[in-house]
Amino acid sequence: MAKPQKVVTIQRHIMEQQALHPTASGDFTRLLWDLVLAFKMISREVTRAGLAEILGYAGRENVQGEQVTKLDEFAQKRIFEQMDHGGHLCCMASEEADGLISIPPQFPRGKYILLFDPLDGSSNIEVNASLGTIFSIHRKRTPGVDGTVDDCLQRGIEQVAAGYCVYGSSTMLVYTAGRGVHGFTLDPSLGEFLLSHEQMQIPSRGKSYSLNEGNESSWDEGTRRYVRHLKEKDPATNRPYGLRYIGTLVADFHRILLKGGIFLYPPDCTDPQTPKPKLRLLYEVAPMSLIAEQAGGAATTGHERVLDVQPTEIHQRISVALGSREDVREYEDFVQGRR
Ligand code: AFP
Repeated sequence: MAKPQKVVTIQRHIMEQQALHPTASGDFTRLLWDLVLAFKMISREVTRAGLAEILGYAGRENVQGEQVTKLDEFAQKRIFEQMDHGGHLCCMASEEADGLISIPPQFPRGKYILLFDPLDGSSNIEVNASLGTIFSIHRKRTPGVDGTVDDCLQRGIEQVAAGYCVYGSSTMLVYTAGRGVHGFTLDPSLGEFLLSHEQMQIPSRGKSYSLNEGNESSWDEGTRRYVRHLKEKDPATNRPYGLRYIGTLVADFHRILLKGGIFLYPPDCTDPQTPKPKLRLLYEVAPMSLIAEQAGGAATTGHERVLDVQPTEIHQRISVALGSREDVREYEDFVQGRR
């Protein structure tokens, strides 16, 4: 008879991780639990997104006369309202808000900072492609009870935890709290995230790349030579690499986490004096970079390890290449002129 499988919920997994830190207060555990509930609510709403046309367009009134919120606004509000009163956070910052998000005065303050992108890939909503939520958690470092911009501007290496939820053919939550990367799949009938991928490891080399090829004319020379190299035929090194690009960082990275390869978003170098990166450091690139490294992969700006970059503003943008360790190192060789 087949041995029954051990089913581990995310709650149990988080508690087991907490037990490894005998001095832990449980604050961090409760913070993650609250976040998980927000992800379940967003997941439920994402699967209903296609019904917006039937029930009423987003931003207008639906047939019941209720206001229909846009999905990205819904995700922002859901996370904020789920996280503002638990007493774990001293402030938040999000892609959907201009400045620092304060904890309302009537609620207690905690020692953590939450940075998030509530609905990554939102331009994919109407085509029914995968979407995601990304989060990054830091510990407060300034004095006083309220969080400050300075608390948000910490290097990626200082993250206490990072993760994402991908709303794809199933909903999956992937996170690291500094002891490897673990993945949980949502069982919608149970309403529970179940451990499905323990100690995830990115293969050291992949055979696919992921970037917006349409931007080639604005890439730097190193990126252009690197991508040309990936397309050359050389069966010994698995080239040509295949191209896979969805346009949702979470979904593109998730594929690389499982299969290996490299995700790239180089800066727009139309004016070489002022290269313009697109992706955001604090709530897109830094959390993905921590996950990549924790899974044995790497993340670079082309010139520097992403996790060492000192942020200077909340919505800072940065160029990135992340994924399989050997692929990322090779990219750096091209960009830095060694190849
Ligand atoms: P949206 O949330 O506006 O769709 O942006 C998604 C994103 O920030 C990231 O998830 C993708 O990797 C990247 O932008 C896609 O950018 P391009 O559309 O320029 O390829």
